[in-house]
Amino acid sequence: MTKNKLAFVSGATSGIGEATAEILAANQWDLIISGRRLDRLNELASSLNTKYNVYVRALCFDIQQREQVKDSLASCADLLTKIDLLVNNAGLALGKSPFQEGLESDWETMIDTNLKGIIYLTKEVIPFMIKNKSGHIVNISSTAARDMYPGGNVYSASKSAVDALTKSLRLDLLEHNIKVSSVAPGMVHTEFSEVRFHGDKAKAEKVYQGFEPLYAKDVADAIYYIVTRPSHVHIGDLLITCTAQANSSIVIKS
Ligand code: NDP
Ligand code: 8X3
Repeated sequence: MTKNKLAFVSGATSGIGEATAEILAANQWDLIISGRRLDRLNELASSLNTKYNVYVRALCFDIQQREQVKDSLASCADLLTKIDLLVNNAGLALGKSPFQEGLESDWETMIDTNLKGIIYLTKEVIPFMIKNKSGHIVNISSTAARDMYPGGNVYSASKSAVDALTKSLRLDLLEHNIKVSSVAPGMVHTEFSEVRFHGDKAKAEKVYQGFEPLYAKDVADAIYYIVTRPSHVHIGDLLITCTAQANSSIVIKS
């Protein structure tokens, strides 16, 4: 291990998490990256290590499973003593039907991933930050938490819960000198819509047609800005959309 700063990025196997891992590594941060797709984790770890000569530990676990989260974090307790940053990024939407037509299994997965997953992971990381009397937690929220749209229902509720948790953590961790921030992106062209529409790539691509959405790197840049402010500066909340998007429902498309 080096004297570099150390970040834990959940959901680093694609999209915003992968781009965040990349920008941190490019700026000489060591990393712990997580997700369920081991092949992608290993590929990313090896590529970041080769490109930037930083230390990268890959942890493969399902964030919905509390015991998996505990065991995985316990496996790198030594490393976690140096933790500076936790980016709670892993998350997903499943379905976009009106509530009355939604699938219970989709609802359970969104709540278990977007809310309970953050809770499980944060609980395991916080003791190390408290001991160090420093640290920063960045939770990835969404415009879906700020204004609702038809079909957003349980996804919006899960991200609204993330916002509430972010504000609460800020209050509880203030005395321990731990920063807690929220980043709320609008539409970002990642695997998000493909996951949301259960693998229907054509339907997913239509979401991003007729305008230029955000790219994962745009959000990663914003996260990097927040986590590199001087120690006396705290950015609590950052809303970021593409220029064509005003809120959850209004996007100018050609
Ligand atoms: P992607 O689908 O590209 O990435 C999602 C990441 O989350 C993947 O790395 C995935 O890894 C991980 N993940 C999902 N479920 C689990 C799980 N059960 N256990 C562990 N990891 C999991 O989407 P985005 O990059 O767009 O999404 C990242 C975050 O940004 C999410 O929280 C999303 O809600 C939020 N967001 C996205 C927006 C968008 O328009 N794209 C806008 C606003 C917010 P794996 O599959 O390997 O487990
Ligand atoms: C993802 C953005 O508009 O699909 O959080 O809910 S949206």
